[in-house]
Amino acid sequence: MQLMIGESTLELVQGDITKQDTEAIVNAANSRLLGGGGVDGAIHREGGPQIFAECRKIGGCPPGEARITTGGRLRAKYVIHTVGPIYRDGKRGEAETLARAYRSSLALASERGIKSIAFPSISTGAYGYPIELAARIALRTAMDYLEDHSEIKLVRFVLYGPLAYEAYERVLQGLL
Ligand code: AR6
Repeated sequence: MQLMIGESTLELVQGDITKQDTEAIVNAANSRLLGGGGVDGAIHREGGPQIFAECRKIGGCPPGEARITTGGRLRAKYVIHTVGPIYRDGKRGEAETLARAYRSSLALASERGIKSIAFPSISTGAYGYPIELAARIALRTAMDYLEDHSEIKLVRFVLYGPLAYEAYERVLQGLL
């Protein structure tokens, strides 16, 4: 599914974040930036040791913020590492932290002149964020950002498996 926001494209695809040909892909990292499972594990595995070495130099990233490294052996030139919230009950600022993780990643892309970026569904794996709630925040934040920032030409959400894809598609249709 694809839609235009001004001159920019927002799209949903089902697939693997490590295979994307966008200039940057986003990692759903943890605040230590030293790797883990899920998206983080896959990115370090496919991207190789250079990404890990750069992450170690950076030294960490608080929830809601973002840091950038090169893409190592990935097709993407850059990896933007962001840290989503661990979901508990939804009353501990999780929604705001999740929105900030998307905004910080997009702002870093703008700052570096990156025109295309692919996101996984941040916080909806190990961090336990209910997918429909997370999808609403992810999509609204990206749509709002693109309305004010035409320098980013493509924002792609890469959903792992049909259930995640369908959840995002349902939420996006509801937002339109
Ligand atoms: N491509 C796209 N999406 C994927 C992929 C992939 N290759 N693999 C998993 N997903 P998660 P989080 C989906 O756990 O919840 C790590 O250990 C997955 O189905 O990767 O933000 C970090 O080090 C889910 O919907 O990230 C942190 O400690 C979504 O990506 C912690 O997990 C996010 O799942 C971060 O947890």
